[in-house]
Amino acid sequence: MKMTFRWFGSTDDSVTLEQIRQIPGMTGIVGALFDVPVGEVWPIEKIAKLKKEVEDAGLELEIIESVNIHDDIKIGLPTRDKYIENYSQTIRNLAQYGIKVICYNFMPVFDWTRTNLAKELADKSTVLSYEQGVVDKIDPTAMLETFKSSANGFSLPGWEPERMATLKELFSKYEGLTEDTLFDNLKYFLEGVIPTCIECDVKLAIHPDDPPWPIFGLPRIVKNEADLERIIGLVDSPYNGLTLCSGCLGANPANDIPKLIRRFGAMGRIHFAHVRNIYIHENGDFDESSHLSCDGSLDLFEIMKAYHDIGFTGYIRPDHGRMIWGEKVRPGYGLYDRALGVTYLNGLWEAIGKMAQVK
Ligand SMILES: [Mn+2]
Repeated sequence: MKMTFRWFGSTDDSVTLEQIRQIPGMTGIVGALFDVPVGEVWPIEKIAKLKKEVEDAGLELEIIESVNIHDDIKIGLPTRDKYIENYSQTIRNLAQYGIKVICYNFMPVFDWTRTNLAKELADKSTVLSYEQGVVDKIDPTAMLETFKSSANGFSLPGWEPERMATLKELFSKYEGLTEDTLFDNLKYFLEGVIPTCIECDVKLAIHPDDPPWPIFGLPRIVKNEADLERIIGLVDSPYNGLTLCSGCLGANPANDIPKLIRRFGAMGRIHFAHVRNIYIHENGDFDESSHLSCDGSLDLFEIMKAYHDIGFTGYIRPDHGRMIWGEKVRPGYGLYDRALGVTYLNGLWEAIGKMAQVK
């Protein structure tokens, strides 16, 4: 496995490349361009600049999260062909700079959703958390206010103030869209871009829906084993792959994460591993706990063992972390707790590897 760390760029991230480089076992950055509007082609010059910045710091840039998909593609509007061509061009541009994997998601309107970006735990650390009751009661357009108060000035992806202004219009475009139609639209997208992926040797890795169930009346199609199976069958190519996010799929206790890793990993379809733990409350609400198995509901030993057993050589990152030691940065993306997560995952990996040799 190749240990990586998500970084939001020198202007948007207070965590520095130098700090990331000093985390033991760190090999690379999970990068992205955040100032290119969704649907536009990523310019060569900006990719080149990011690549140089990361490499100058002694790290690799081989994986991107995310190149986001324009809503017109998800909805299936006639304008999608233009955006699919743009996406293909972005793939070509990224390939020129040695990008091997692109993570993306196919969630309508919103990216990952939480109801509290700074829930305080007993040890005074703060974490991202999700309460279904809050989501059920609140109009998405009103939720922005909830976030403003708790996010250190940051907003969730998809919840940016300028986007909220057009939210009602966007929701109306999704009206009547079913899961089957969304699958059809994903297939149309994949059939459009996978030939370019093959030509450029860039693998796509779809991220699961977070949380893995429909919210705000919008359909979601990356929720469980059956969905993942259907997705990899839409275009049967290793270039049509998965980002297996443990904390995301794991929010539904019916999803057996080690089983999913063994199944889809053995098929060579997992290109990116997001590994983190969550604590699921009795009513199904959840908090993003520390990575340690006993702090959450997922068994991180079993998860790492599954990756080890399939001989995983792809990219891995600690997905989110708690806010600890007085750090005040983007919720979920502090340096300290993610670095602790990396060290824990590396420790498990080393122990599992050595125990396997003893046998
Ligand atoms: Mn994830």
